[in-house]
Amino acid sequence: MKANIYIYIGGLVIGCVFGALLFQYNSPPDTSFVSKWHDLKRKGKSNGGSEKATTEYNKTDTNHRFMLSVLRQGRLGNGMSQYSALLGLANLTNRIPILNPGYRDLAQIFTISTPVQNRLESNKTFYRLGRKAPDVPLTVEAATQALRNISQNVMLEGYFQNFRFFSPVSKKIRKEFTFKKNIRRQVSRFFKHHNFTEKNVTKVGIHVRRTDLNTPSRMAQGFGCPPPTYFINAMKFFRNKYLDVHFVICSDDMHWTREHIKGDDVTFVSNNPPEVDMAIMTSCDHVIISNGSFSWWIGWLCRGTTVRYEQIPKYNTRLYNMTSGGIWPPDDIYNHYVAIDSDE
Ligand SMILES: *[C@@H]1O[C@H](CO)[C@@H](O)[C@H](O)[C@H]1NC(C)=O
Ligand SMILES: *[C@@H]1O[C@H](CO)[C@@H](O)[C@H](O)[C@H]1NC(C)=O
Ligand SMILES: *[C@@H]1O[C@H](CO)[C@@H](O)[C@H](O)[C@H]1NC(C)=O
Ligand SMILES: *[C@@H]1O[C@H](CO)[C@@H](O)[C@H](O)[C@H]1NC(C)=O
Ligand SMILES: *[C@@H]1O[C@H](CO)[C@@H](O)[C@H](O)[C@H]1NC(C)=O
Ligand SMILES: *[C@@H]1O[C@H](CO)[C@@H](O)[C@H](O)[C@H]1NC(C)=O
Ligand SMILES: *[C@@H]1O[C@H](CO)[C@@H](O)[C@H](O)[C@H]1NC(C)=O
Ligand SMILES: *[C@H]1O[C@@H](CO)[C@H](O)[C@@H](O)[C@@H]1NC(C)=O
Repeated sequence: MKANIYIYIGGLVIGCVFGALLFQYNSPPDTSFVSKWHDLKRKGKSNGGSEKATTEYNKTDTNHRFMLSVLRQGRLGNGMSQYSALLGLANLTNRIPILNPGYRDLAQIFTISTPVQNRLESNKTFYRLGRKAPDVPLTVEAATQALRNISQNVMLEGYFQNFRFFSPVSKKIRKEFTFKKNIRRQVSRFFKHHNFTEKNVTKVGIHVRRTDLNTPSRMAQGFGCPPPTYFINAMKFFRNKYLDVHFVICSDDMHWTREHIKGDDVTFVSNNPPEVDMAIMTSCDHVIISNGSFSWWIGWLCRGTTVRYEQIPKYNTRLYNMTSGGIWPPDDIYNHYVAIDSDE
């Protein structure tokens, strides 16, 4: 029964609209999706052929907890967002989080507590909950509501690049994203090799994300790269703040980076796997980050000051929608962010 395996529903989209009204995400109800959902429902498809799907989730039944999982899309930064949302939503809906084999890399990099199951994808009892294009802003409230309405195991689909999905468990997430020993050892080796252990300087990591984000089509969707003046301004900020600052720079485009970021106080990091770059960056005292989820996580995990690019995605662009307009945690929650622009 193929139809039973993965059923796409518009329920989440309805939830989005509902959430949008409730939480003022300024998006009008998307009636085309609503009617589509009703059509599916009439055909008996929206609940995966199971009557149970329309029953409200029994929150008091602690013995029967449904499982929650999330598809793996994109690279490391996206995977971290998806995993965090999984733990946040599982917490809010009292489900058991489990991971499919796509998360094996995360399990090798971090000390995550959620088991990776071998053949999860073939488990026929997972109800797939996700959105088809176009992307509309998805709130945590809408996602929670939709999950509470499904009395089955659920496989989430989406990018979930918004801190609100995991804010109920943010302390836990910080612990989950502790780098494994072998990576921490590579970080120590790097700092020792570059004599940082003797230098006693304020280390500021700079992550320069370039490739594939600044094409015209990506920029129209709200993506992009900060220009050189952003990095220069951000470096000035730290040079003014600390006497003994030294910059540690990694990038996916070293050629561009070496050309635009210069100084006696810079060290370039190259030829490491991404997770080692990330670990080096987050081991610095402070960081200067770029756009993109990989940089986002460096900024969130940094315990000192995080300087970010001031420009945020415009309303209704794809990136705005994908992040539900909330790409940055507000300063009253994580007060280590400083926004800097690219003015000369
Ligand atoms: C969830 O179920 C309740 C009760 O069955 C219903 O009133 C509500 O509209 C549903 N919400 C969503 C987002 O489907
Ligand atoms: C919910 O689960 C509890 C505990 O198992 C049970 O006592 C209760 O009857 C259930 N409620 C409904 C509406 O099924
Ligand atoms: C959710 O997280 C809170 C805070 O960390 C914790 O106290 C609670 O037990 C968690 N609930 C579930 C169902 O995981
Ligand atoms: C598949 O789903 C069933 C029913 O919820 C569950 O008991 C089982 O552990 C799942 N199998 C895997 C591999 O996740
Ligand atoms: C963003 O979401 C709004 C609804 O809130 C929708 O009208 C718009 O088409 C979406 N934009 C994109 C680029 O998907
Ligand atoms: C570290 O210091 C040693 C001894 O002072 C020196 O020989 C070496 O070149 C330095 N390494 C780097 C990467 O600067
Ligand atoms: C490192 O620098 C700080 C502040 O500049 C100073 O307080 C500290 O004693 C220094 N530590 C060493 C080992 O030199
Ligand atoms: C970063 O890039 C700029 C273009 O230089 C875009 O305008 C911003 O929307 C984008 N910001 C984020 C947070 O991705």
